[in-house]
Amino acid sequence: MQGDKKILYSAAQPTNNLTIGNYIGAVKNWVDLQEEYDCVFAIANMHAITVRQNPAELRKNTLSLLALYIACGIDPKKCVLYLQSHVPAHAELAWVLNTFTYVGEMERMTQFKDKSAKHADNINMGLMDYPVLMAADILLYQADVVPVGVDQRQHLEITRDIAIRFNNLYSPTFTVPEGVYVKVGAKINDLLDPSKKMSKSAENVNGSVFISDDRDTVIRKFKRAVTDSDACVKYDPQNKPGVSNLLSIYSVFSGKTVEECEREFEGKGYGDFKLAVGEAVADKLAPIQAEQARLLADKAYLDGVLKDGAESAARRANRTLSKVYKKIGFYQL
Ligand code: ATP
Ligand code: LTN
Repeated sequence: MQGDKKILYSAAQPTNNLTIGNYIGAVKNWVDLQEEYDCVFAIANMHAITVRQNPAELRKNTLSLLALYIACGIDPKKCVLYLQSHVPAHAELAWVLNTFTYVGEMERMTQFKDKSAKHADNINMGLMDYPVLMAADILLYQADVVPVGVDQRQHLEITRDIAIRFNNLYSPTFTVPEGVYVKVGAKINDLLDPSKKMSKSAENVNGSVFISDDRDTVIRKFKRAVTDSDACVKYDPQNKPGVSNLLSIYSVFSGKTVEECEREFEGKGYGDFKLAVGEAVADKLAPIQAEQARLLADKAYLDGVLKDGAESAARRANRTLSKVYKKIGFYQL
């Protein structure tokens, strides 16, 4: 707790452009929660380098993600908004937490296994250690809640395990965080292969809709989305994964419930439905894109946000780090 508000922490990696999956599962939810919680949002560039990055692109994507956060409605005056590598305490706590985490636990992580398969030529220690750095992020800020997509659930569980393990061995040090997942859209799937999550780094860009996609591209991608052969707009993720995925997306972007969306398309074909989804998404993205472009033209403002963010984040993080150092017996001057 900070004052009378609970602490909320989340982050995204500055890799590629964000997809509407990232928006629905994470960023939109953050915006909705920022009044109720004391919020800290990071740009996780230290996580990003666990997969090889082009330095110029990483730099560019960092500012672009910051501008996108703000364009989506995250208010830097209300929240702490910062770049992970600007706060050394993340790397420092991650090192300590490494000694409270077992190799077997990391080898079992689904994301590690997926990413190892995808980047078989670069299975580096950072890729394996990714969840420990994520635990350090969260625990440094004594976060009560962490809103993420369901793909991060396992990482949240290990964060809780590490926190409880440390608290039991020493004395209560870390708040044990809860994961928070949206009801509709915590896992948006690929438009062409609805058995896979929509990913920023998918091989086929036509399966992912990016926040930066223009109107024609968005509508074209939805037109080509995989459905099924029963021509019935009904939410049934087991038997109708493609249609259900489109319904989740439409529900979030139109602000209607899934049932209302089903009723709207009763007796109508998939062609009408897919066009409506594409239009609803494109309508919402246009103002975000315009605001992001406006912000990106003002580098001094964005740098100022990062500078202020780094200062307040470091102040909070160092408080926790120094507690940890004391408890584990690091001699202090
Ligand atoms: P990649 O796909 O390249 O591995 P990512 O999109 O999973 O990257 P992040 O940028 O770190 O990785 O994700 C930011 C947030 O978006 C996280 O909270 C994550 O859970 C959420 N998220 C990612 N993909 C989806 C999705 N398809 N549906 C819902 N939420 C998602
Ligand atoms: N691994 C996360 C991004 C991330 C994160 C965090 C999310 C890094 N540190 C701390 C929540 C809390 C992902 O979404 N891929």
